[in-house]
Formats: sequence, C-alpha cells, structure tokens
Amino acid sequence: MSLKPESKANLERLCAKFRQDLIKLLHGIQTGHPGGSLSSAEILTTLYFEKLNVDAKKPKDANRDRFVLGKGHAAPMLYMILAEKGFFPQDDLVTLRQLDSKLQGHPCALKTCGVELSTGPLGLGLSAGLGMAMAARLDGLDYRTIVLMGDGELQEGIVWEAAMSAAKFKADNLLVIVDNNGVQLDGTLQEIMPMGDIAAKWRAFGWHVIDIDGHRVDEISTAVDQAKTIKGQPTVIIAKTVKGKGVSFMEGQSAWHGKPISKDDYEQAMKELEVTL
Ligand SMILES: Cc1ncc(C[n+]2csc(CCOP(=O)(O)OP(=O)(O)O)c2C)c(N)n1
Ligand SMILES: [Mg+2]
Repeated sequence: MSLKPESKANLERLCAKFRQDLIKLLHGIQTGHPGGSLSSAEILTTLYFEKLNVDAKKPKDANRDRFVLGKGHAAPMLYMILAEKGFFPQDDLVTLRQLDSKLQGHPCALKTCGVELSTGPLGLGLSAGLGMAMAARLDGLDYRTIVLMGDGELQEGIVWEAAMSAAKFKADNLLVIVDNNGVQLDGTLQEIMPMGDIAAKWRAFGWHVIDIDGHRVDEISTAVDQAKTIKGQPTVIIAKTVKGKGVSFMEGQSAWHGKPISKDDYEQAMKELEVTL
C-alpha cells in the first residue's frame, strides 16, 4: 500500500526536524557521527514512524518487531527517533557520548530502552538479526527483524556467512536495508575497498533484491511492504543514499564521517537545514 500524502508529509517534516536537531546536538557535544546519521534519516524515520511494530510503553513485548542498527555509529539519529517515540526523555539527548550516559556513542542494549542489540563493531548485526528471525520461527511469533547496514560494513566477512545462512534457512521474516552511500570512514568504497555490484552479490547469495532511492520515504515504505510478500528467501533493500545528506559541505565527504562541528560550520549547516523545515 502506498503512503498516504499526509503520512509522507509527516515523515518528511520529521526528517527535516531530526536533521536540525542532530546538527544542534552534535555541535553542542563536539563529538559524534554526522555523515552516516544524516544518510539514514529517511530510512530510520520511515521504519519507526510507519513500519515497525514497536511501542515505548511495551518495549519488551514478545511480538515487537526487532530493529538492529548494524551501522552502530549512526546512533545519534536512532536516539533522536527513540526519544521522539517516547523510549526515553528528550532531555537525555544532550548526555550523548558522555561518561556513564545511557546514550553511548554506539547503541547499547543494556543501557538504552528501545535498543535491541549493542552494535559498533561492524558486521555483527546481520548474524544477530538472523538469530532473532530464527527465534521468531521457533517461538511461533510473527514479528519481523530488520537490520540496517552500511555499504562499507558489507566488507566484513561475517556479513556473507550470515547472508548465506539466511538464504539456506529461508529467513523470509528477515529484512536487510543497505544504506548505500558509496562512502566509508576515510574515503569512498571505490578508493578503499570496491564492493562491485552489491545487488548481484546479494542475489548470488540467494536474496531477493529491491533497489530504491533511500531519501524517498514513499519508496522506502513501498519496498518494506513489498519485502513482506516475498516468501522462501530473505530480502535486501539497497537504498541509494548520500552520506551527510542535507548539509551541502558534508555531502559525499568521508571527512564528515565523524568529526566535531565548528561554530562556523554549525551556522552554515543550520542555515541550509532551516530552509527545508
Ligand atoms: C569491525 C569494525 N571495523 C572498523 C570499524 C571502524 N568504522 C566505524 S564506521 C566505519 C565505516 C563504515 O562505513 P559504512 O558502513 O559505509 O557506514 P556509513 O557510510 O553509512 O556511515 C568504520 C571503518 C568498526 N566500527 N568496526
Ligand atoms: Mg557508507
């Protein structure tokens, strides 16, 4: 089912707000990862506000959908969304990455309500996500498991072990979304470690592949629904994105993977982002 116009407008408004709040927050604490957070804004927002069956009032409900942030460094955007959904108070956001904060620099399932899996070491999200999907089957539950991964993350060997296992076990309750921004920590994938045809690789591992524009909430929504209809194999959505999306001087720049935002850069970024709200 396609997104209703009012839902689409709401998601776009939320993304614009999260982008501004993210830049404000990361400038304030002088640390954190802007590039990969901005890249995932539409994907995370569409999942949490339209697709995932999660409820802050019942965070441990057995049948809740499981979301795993494989690319754990995008935690700031996830936290923005979890706070908006009521998993913890908005006031906690400023404690991000401070010693003893419940909001660690990378998601911590033991400290943060709404975080399903502690991540940070890239690659482990898919293995654990497959475990969650298999558990649903064993327990006779119909929740979905969705894992968001970076394209650089796909370079981890463990990803492909999990990918072939998921196909063997016909894990059709497992969905991967790849934030395909072409950039990793210190350069483009092309420069550091080319991944070639990512879609062809997943297909070769037995997955159903859907290609979309990862900044279009309607395309994300449709693809997530479509994936649910695919039986007998897992699905991966390859979402074309731009690292640092929304702030011109951050777009496509690995330098903005993780660095403090200066006062001048903050002001310039906010000027650009205010136009979109
Ligand atoms: C196993 C492991 N190796 C290295 C790192 C350091 N690291 C953190 S983020 C990152 C780049 C990730 O790139 P990508 O997955 O494309 O993320 P995005 O572009 O969406 O930010 C690296 C190498 C890590 N967290 N885990
Ligand atoms: Mg990337």
